[in-house]
Amino acid sequence: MARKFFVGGNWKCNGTAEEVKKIVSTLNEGQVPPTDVVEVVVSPPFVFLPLVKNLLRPDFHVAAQNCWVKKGGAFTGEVSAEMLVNLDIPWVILGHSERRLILNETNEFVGEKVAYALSKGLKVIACVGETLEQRESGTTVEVVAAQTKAIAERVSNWADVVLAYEPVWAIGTGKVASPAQAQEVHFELRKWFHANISPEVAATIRIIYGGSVNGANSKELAAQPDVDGFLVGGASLKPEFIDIIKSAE
Ligand code: G2H
Repeated sequence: MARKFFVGGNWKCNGTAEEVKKIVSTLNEGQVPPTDVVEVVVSPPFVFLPLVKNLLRPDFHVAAQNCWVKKGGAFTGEVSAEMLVNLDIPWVILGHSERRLILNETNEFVGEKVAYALSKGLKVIACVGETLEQRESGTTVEVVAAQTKAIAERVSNWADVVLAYEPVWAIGTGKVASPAQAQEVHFELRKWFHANISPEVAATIRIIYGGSVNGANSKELAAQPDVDGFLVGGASLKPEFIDIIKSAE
């Protein structure tokens, strides 16, 4: 079964209500390939989720950027998976490196979050990726495999998971991984799924790339056999996001 191209827009902690409405209207006017060719999911900050969901074209979907690790309760400042389900938010991004590194989310904590979100019916964009130091010390594959293993130990159904490979050194730096560098790690991750989960999951799981993707570099990255789409940060706030979506074709 062919893997459907997936393009996520991670808006991170950006935007005012007015700016968000402007981004949505640009997206709504964009000419993009049909839904059997590409799946598009945009991820505004929590507070704008209902607004974006209401205004966004029906062929695009929304994701939260995080959720709490278990059922809600006395956890000040958190948003639970149940709340997202209640608002009909289908997707959540978990394990983004900004949360792993700035907020000290461990591999195990991310694994628990992924498992809980899936158990509540959310679909998950789970992020992995190495720092520059780890890449330079030659441990890239080891690092992303350990991050993936911590999820795999807690998850048995991979049908609702998209794995985002986001090298930390490429995030928001303008320093995109070369198509060969991205392909190499995506290939290794797929090999890891083949050896540790199943040939079927290895063949079907979508592994997307994130880190300084833009309208100028997306086409060449998308042409790599194991690159099944993108998680886009900065460029997802701009009209070039439409060009990135078009690289699905
Ligand atoms: C990586 C990416 C989106 P950017 O964080 O998840 O951001 O495209 O700005 O590097």
